[in-house]
Amino acid sequence: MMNIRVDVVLPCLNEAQALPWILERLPAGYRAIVVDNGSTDGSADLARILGAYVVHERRRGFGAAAHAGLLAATAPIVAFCDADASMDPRDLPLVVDPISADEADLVLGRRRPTTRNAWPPHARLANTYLSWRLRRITGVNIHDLGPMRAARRDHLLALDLHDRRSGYPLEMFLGAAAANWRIREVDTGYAPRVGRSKVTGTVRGTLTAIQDMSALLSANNAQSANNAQSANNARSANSASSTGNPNTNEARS
Ligand SMILES: Nc1nc2c(ncn2[C@@H]2O[C@H](COP(=O)(O)OP(=O)(O)OP(=O)(O)O)[C@@H](O)[C@H]2O)c(=O)[nH]1
Ligand SMILES: [Mg+2]
Repeated sequence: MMNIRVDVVLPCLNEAQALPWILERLPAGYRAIVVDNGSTDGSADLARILGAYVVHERRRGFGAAAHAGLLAATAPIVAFCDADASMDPRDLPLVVDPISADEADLVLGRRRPTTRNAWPPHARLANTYLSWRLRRITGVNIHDLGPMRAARRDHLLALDLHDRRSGYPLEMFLGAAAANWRIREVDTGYAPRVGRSKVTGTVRGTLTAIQDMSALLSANNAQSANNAQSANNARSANSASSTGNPNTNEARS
């Protein structure tokens, strides 16, 4: 049996039209974990017939599906990829190789549209704004919170992610940045999806994603403010107890 080096989590909600193209394009040593999120178009059976490992997740939501895939994975490296054929699995080594080489802890695929209509303007604008905010908050130089990404499985599990909707990729990024992971961005192709658009292709889906992500960013800001306050308190306490000794180290949060 082939040695599985990378498990590829493919969250799947009615993607039967896209699955054959995706599954035949997985590089050698990469195993597909198709997480079926209650599809009614036969996606799960098709994926199984095509040789994928199929996991069922009853709870709706991108994060619920992605996390179920992570929990089912056993390979040392886990990659994520949408199952709508907007991303080419042949690009996966671009995000995986820096992890295998221990040059990065999280690699994100920056979506580069391959055709003019690959990325709806409203989704692109929302993403540009979000990336700008993330650069300011974390200092990490990213330009896209793309769904194609890779990291070590044990590292991802240690992040203890809780979002089960569209905020999952953001929570992963924020957790990785807070833990000082080496985060890298690489260019990956982005084509028009196959099948019906569910999230960013619709204005409603985009608004839900913005809502989920805003909630996470607010929580993250509150946490940073708390940390700053604790650091201040610790500093005051430290300077009060160390008056007369200017060489005492400052408390670190
Ligand atoms: N939207 C959505 N996608 C899910 C869910 N569960 C699994 N998925 C899969 O998650 C991946 C990403 O969802 P997409 O519908 O492609 O979302 P998107 O890329 O933001 O937007 P569009 O491609 O324009 O619809 C796809 O492979 C979906 O099939 C779910 O509950 N909701
Ligand atoms: Mg998509």
